[in-house]
Amino acid sequence: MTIAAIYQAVMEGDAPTASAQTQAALEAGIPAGSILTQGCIAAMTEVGQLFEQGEMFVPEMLIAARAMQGAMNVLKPHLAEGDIKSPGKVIVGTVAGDLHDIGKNLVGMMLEGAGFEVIDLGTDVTAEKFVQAAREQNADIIGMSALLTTTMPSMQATVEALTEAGLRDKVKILVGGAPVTQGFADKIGADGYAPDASSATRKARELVSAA
Ligand code: B1M
Repeated sequence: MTIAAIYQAVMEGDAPTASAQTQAALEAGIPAGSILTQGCIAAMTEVGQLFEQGEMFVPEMLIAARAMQGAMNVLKPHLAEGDIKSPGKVIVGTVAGDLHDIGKNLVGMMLEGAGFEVIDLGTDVTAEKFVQAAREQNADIIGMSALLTTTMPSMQATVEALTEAGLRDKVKILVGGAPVTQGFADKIGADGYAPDASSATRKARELVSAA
């Protein structure tokens, strides 16, 4: 029941061990904040780096993220306010007309792994739903995912709806998904583009620190 064992379990995608070790560490009096930052977040940061170096692949990253979520479920009730300062609040969703959610879920899990508060609106999310959530949640970032060339225009519609709602200067917009490119992100006026879940986390950090 050491933080190193939790780190290792997350890296290996061993969800039962990650949860059990987290429970044991809490019972041994290790602060929840330390388990989170030195165990879960540190492991997911390394997972992201290995993925970017081509030494880890999507399925391994997914199971690592699930192990991290298992540990987080044990940890959450013990995290006192102030234990960890969230870098920001991100609303994620797959845009209108699009039901693909594997990549979006991975992005959400990696953001959570980096300490962000993530609100997941699911799939087929209309511009109006993004606007409503941005307003109600006072989000720092709207993260949109699209996997179909036919649903990419929904991203532009959402940027326009946020502008019309007067929220555009209050929220950063991050876009991604297989057909999305930096050029498309620039064209629709998004603040950031990321090709994968690991770089989405890095981009989100950049966007909140530049705000
Ligand atoms: Co669909 N599908 N699909 N599909 N599907 C694709 C996307 C397609 C490329 C397959 C193909 O033809 N080769 C094609 C799109 C073609 C195009 O638009 N040009 C396609 C099609 C056509 C369709 C249907 C129209 C098929 C039909 O019914 N005739 C239909 C559409 C349904 C709809 O959405 N309305 C459809 C349905 C489905 C399933 C339901 C069967 C299933 C989705 C299940 C689910 O998501 N729950 C499915 C799947 C699985 C795929 C493929 C095979 C895999 C997608 C995936 O999950 N990849 C896909 C082909 C492919 O990509 N090889 C395909 C793994 C995932 C981890 O990667 O989602 O790219 P990805 O996410 C990455 C990055 O893109 C990035 O980070 C992620 C992790 O690294 N990223 C972000 C994603 N979102 C981000 C957001 C960010 C930042 C980064 O910031 C916020």
